[in-house]
Order: sequence, then structure tokens, then C-alpha cells
Amino acid sequence: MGYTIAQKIIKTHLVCGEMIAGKEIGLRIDQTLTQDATGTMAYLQFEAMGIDRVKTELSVAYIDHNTLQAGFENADDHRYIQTVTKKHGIRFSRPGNGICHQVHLERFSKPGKTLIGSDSHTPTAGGIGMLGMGAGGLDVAVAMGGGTYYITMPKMIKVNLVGKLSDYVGAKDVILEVLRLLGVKGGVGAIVEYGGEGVKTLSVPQRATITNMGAELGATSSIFPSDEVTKAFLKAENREEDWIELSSDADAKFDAEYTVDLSALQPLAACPHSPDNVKSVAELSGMKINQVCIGSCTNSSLSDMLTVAAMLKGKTVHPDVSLSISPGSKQVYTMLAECGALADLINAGARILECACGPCIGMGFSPNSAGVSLRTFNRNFLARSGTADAQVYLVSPETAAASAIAGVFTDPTSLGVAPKVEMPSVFKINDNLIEMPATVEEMESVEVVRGPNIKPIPVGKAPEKDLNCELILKVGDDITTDHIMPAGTKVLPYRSNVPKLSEFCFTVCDKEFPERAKAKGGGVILGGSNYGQGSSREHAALVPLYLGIKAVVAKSFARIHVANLINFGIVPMTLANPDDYENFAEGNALEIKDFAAAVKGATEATLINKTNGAQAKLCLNLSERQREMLLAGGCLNYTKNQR
Ligand code: MIC
Ligand code: SF4
Repeated sequence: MGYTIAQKIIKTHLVCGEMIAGKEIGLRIDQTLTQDATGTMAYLQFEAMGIDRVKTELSVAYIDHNTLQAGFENADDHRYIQTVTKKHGIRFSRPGNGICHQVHLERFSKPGKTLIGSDSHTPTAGGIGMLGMGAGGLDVAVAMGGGTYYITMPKMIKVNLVGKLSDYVGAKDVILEVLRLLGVKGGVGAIVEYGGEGVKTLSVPQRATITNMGAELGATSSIFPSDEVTKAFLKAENREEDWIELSSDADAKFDAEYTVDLSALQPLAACPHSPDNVKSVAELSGMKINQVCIGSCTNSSLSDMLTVAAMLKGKTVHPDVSLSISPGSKQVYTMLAECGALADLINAGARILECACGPCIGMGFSPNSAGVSLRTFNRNFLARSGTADAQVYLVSPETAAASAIAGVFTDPTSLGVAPKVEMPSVFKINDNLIEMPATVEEMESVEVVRGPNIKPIPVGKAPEKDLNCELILKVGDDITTDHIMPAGTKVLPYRSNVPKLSEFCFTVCDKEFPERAKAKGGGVILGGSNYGQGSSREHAALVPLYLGIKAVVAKSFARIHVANLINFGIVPMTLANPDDYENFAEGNALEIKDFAAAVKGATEATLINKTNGAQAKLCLNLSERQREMLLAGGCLNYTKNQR
């Protein structure tokens, strides 16, 4: 039997386990990346492991999320990351160099290699044929130390692309169509591979837009073949030697197949508050809008920016609309400036932001009250923009630009023939903002600078013999890590200060939660399906741990979050019968008899509701390694015990 692209990469990196979907496998990781909002914690954990120098082929630390410095905290964290990476053999991408996924795609990603990043959009690298996966910071720290990265062997989903995109229809519309087809849970436990005749019509940045937003499908990763288009991109980046050809075998087996006809696609938009709430732009056309934001790791490549510049040239942004543009990298920004397109954007009235995540993570540019914001980003979760009642729609750069001029939702295909955008065959390469680490000889003398915002990391405890506690919070389906641990200007500066961060935990759902959890010494959380979807932030596990959460019971979990819960010693369990969810209410007294024994070896446990007498069967779907980790009270204790 033949192999899919992902299976080929997994096979050459397999450290342990069998390549059977649903079974745990261990992978060797070639490259890692971190960003600053998760990086501080990842490097603190790396330091705690006591390893002198990273053992990967390449590790890079990016500064791109926490770039709004409204106090000393972020700047201090940047200094810490800059010095700790210098000491331990990691490259440092300075603030101003761009968004991690865009820069990594340009300068470091390699077809056929493995990459994990402490950011859920690491599968962006799949656009070049690399197996990129998002992970918690602790897993990235372990991989930097040469440790194995564990995942559940994914199923394989194939999306066949046929035809060719029409004028004003973009790669964003392709992934929005896939999201419409599969939904935010549709990729859970799977890798999505793109194939078919349509692939060769898409550039690497277009492919990367598609793999980037595969994170919103809940997929472990998404990947494209590495072909002549990939080779041309690497050549333009002066990295042709990094190219290898990669495609799936003709007889490779997929668990599910879908077809998307690129020629038939129309501009689409994901409506509030979920990336899979997709409608056609034509349906929304005429709706008054207040804000447009263009950028993020999904749509900030040079071709996206040039397209927008060509559409805005000689026009003026509608007086009722505020337009922000954040180029994805210094390379993109410089080339935009040098060809004059930047002037077209500025002249049209765009507010140009630095090349960073910016509004995507609520770092400025929050919409007005109840404002309608069109964003070329990947997530429109409730309150993520920083304005609780904002209505955020996810759209392509083409739809964003057309609507910014008109002041209302506008289908760009109504504008006729699209302007032709010429892409250069060689990109502007200057890695002067990537600092090389100290040599082995110099390492000793590098002093790691720590600011007062860095507070100790909470450490988990072994599970109690019997679990007796309160159902401290009950939430619904599709709870995101943005609900659990919100981001934005007020919260992100405390990513290395868990006690302070805890004041914001779950406040999107329940303002009283942090106080209640503290007063009651924690308890158990009950969630619906796909609990913990979205980002990779391990703070969504670390902070609940700090607040005394011992276990989370849900109908189902998202991949990265469940790994983070286990890493920090919080026991994840699923309801055998999802209907039992109804028999439990906040404040109920709960009991699980022989809890520690269940974590040690049972696949089932019984949750007793002491308030109303109801019972529910719980499943403990854990590997041996995960059980040992939970029994030790989390990964850090487990790793220490193993020495
Ligand atoms: C996001 O897009 O939600 C983030 C911010 O990039 C996160 C990481 C974080 O919370 O720091 C992600 O996607 O993993
Ligand atoms: Fe940054 Fe947004 Fe991409 Fe997350 S999704 S890495 S916040 S640009």
C-alpha cells in the first residue's frame, strides 16, 4: 500500500509506536519555533530541564505577538527571550522582523521535515510540504532538548482541488469553503492533504493560507505536495537547495475525500463567532461595516499585499471605515515599500501597522461598540478582537479591500476584471533581524536577563485517591482557549505571571469564575464537545491548575489542549454518554471513587453527582505515558522522575 505525504514524513521521523490511526506515536522533530506570548513560558520550562543547548536542526524564537509595550512587561519578556535563546543555541527573530509563520515559511521551512511550534498555526509550513504542528510550550521545550513529540496517529483526509480560481476569488475562499464543508471539528484527529490538478495553480503563499487555517478545522496538520511551484518559491528565497519533491503515492489510502472546484468558488465570509459559520459575500452584500483589518499569518504575504494595493490605488477608504494593514514580514514590508505599493496603501488612507499579529490577537485596533469588522484573519471568536460586542467576519484580502472602499460588505467579483499583480521572481533577502545564538565557547558568558514579571510556574500534584469536589463551572460546546484564557492588550503582558493571569481566566463566560475558584479551592469543569479548540496556549491549562482545577470532563476535547491538560497534571475525561451532560449543574457536589486508581489503569470511571444522585460513566482515553505523567502530577515532575 502506498503512503500519503504526511505518512511519508511520519515514517521517516517515527521514534516509537505504530502508524495506526488512533494510536499514540512518537516523532523526531527537526525544527521548532516559538513566539513571544507562549515563548517565555516555553523557555522557562526549557531552562528547568537543565539542558545546555538545543538538539534540533534549527530552533527559532520570534517576537510578534506582544509588541504593544504599554508597560515594562512585554519588553522585559523580549529581553529574557533574546538572552535565553542566545545562551542555548536558538535563533532570535527580533521584533519588526514579522509574524512567526510568515517568516518561517520564507526563510526556514523545508519540505519533508518536521516542525513543532508553540502556536496553533504552525501548520502554515504545510504550504511548502513540511509537517508543521502546533503544540504547547512544554512540548516544544522537550523537543528542543531532543525529546520525542507525541501525537495520536492521525487519519488522512484528502481534498482534491480541480479547476482554477477566478478573478477576485482567493486562497482564503478555498479554506472557508473547506470549513463550510467540514466544520470546526471536521479535521479533529486528521491531517488534511491537498491534491489534484488545481494544486499547481496555487502559489506557496496561497497554499500556506489554506494550511494555516486548517487549524480552524481542528486538524493535526494540513499539507500540500512539494512540486515545481515550491521549487520556484524556494529559489526566489535563495534556498533552492532546501527543495525536495514530495507527493503522495498513487495508491495511498485516505479515510475521507472531498473535492473543491476552484473555478466554481465565490467569495465567502465566516460570520460571527465561528470560522465555520460561512456564508457567501453576495448574501451579506450591502451590510454597513465599520472596520477592515488586513494581515495576520493567514493573509499577509507579498501577493496579498500587492493585490490589496492594486485595488486601493487611486481610491480612498470610505469615511465610515477604519482600515489597518499589517504586512506579514520585513521582507514583505520592504518589497512593498520599494515597488511603491506601500505609497498606494498610505494614500488610500490605510493605517499601516508594524509587521506583527496586532489586531488578530486583540493587540490594538479593537472595533467600536457593536462594530462590524471585516478581517483577513483566521479566528473570529467572541471578544477576541478586544470589543465584547463586535461582529467579526473573516474574509479574503480581495473582499476586505473592496468593502473598505465601498463602506459596505462588497463582493469583489462585482468589480469586473481584477488588476494583474506581477510577483517578482527573486525576493528581497536580508536576515539582519535574525540574531544567531552564541557559539558553544561563548555560551557560558551569556547572562540571561529576567524581569520582575516572571513568576514561578505552578506545578501539578498526583491525583487524590478519591476525588471529592464541586462542579465549579459548566460550559457549552466549542469552548475556545480564548474563552478559557483570553488574550488582548490587558492580559497578554502577564503570560509569564500566572497568579496575575488567573484574574482573567474564563471571564469571557463568567466574570465571577476566578474568585469562586479561589474561594472554593478549585474543582472540576464540565464542557461540551470540542472543548479547548483554537490556540496552543498552555496557559489555558496552567492557569486552571493554579486555580485548583483537578479534572475536566467534556463530551470531547481539542488535540493540543488535551495534551496541555495532561502536561500540567489535569485529568481529561470524556462522557461515555453525552446526554449525561444534562444531569450536572454548576455547584453540584461530585465524587469519583478510586480516582487515582482509574488514572493509573482504568479506561472507565464513574462520576457521582452527590447533589441529585445522578451518575455518569467517564472514559479515560489515555496512553501509558500519559497515565504516568498524570500520576506524577504533570510533565515536569515526570521528566524529573525519569532522570
Ligand atoms: C492565536 O492565534 O490564538 C495565538 C495567539 O497565536 C495562539 C498562541 C497564543 O495564545 O499565544 C495560537 O494560535 O496558538
Ligand atoms: Fe498571530 Fe493571529 Fe497568526 Fe495567532 S493567528 S499567530 S495571533 S497572526
